[in-house]
Amino acid sequence: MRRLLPTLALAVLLAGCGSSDGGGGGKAEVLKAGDPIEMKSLHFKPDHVQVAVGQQITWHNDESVPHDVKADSGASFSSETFGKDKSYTWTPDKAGTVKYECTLHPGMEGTIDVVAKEATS
Ligand SMILES: [Cu+2]
Repeated sequence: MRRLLPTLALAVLLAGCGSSDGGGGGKAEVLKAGDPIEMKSLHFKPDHVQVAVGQQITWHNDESVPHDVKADSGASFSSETFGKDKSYTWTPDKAGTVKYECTLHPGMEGTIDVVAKEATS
C-alpha cells in the first residue's frame, strides 16, 4: 500500500512530459544559426528545435536514403525529394509552432518552435 503513491506520482509526471512536447522526443533544442537539422537513420536530428523569427533553417540529408520536408501545420513549405549531401532551407517569418514530416517515411517528423528574436538569448 505504501508503495502505491510514489508510483502514481511518477506516472503522472511521465504523462505530463509526453503531452507537452507532442511526441518530439524531449525538450526543444535551441538551433544555433548555421547549424543544420540532420536527416539520419530515418529521423530528424534534432527533431524538436527552437529558432528565432527570420533564422534560416537548413535540413541536410546525411544518408543515402532520399528524404523530403513538408510542413503539416503552422507553415506551408514543401521540398522536393533530395538525396545524400543535399539540403533544403526554409526561413520562418512569424512566431508559432511548426510541425513537419518527411512524406516518404512514416514517423519521420519534427517540430520547430519559432519564437520572437528577443526570446532566444
Ligand atoms: Cu525520409
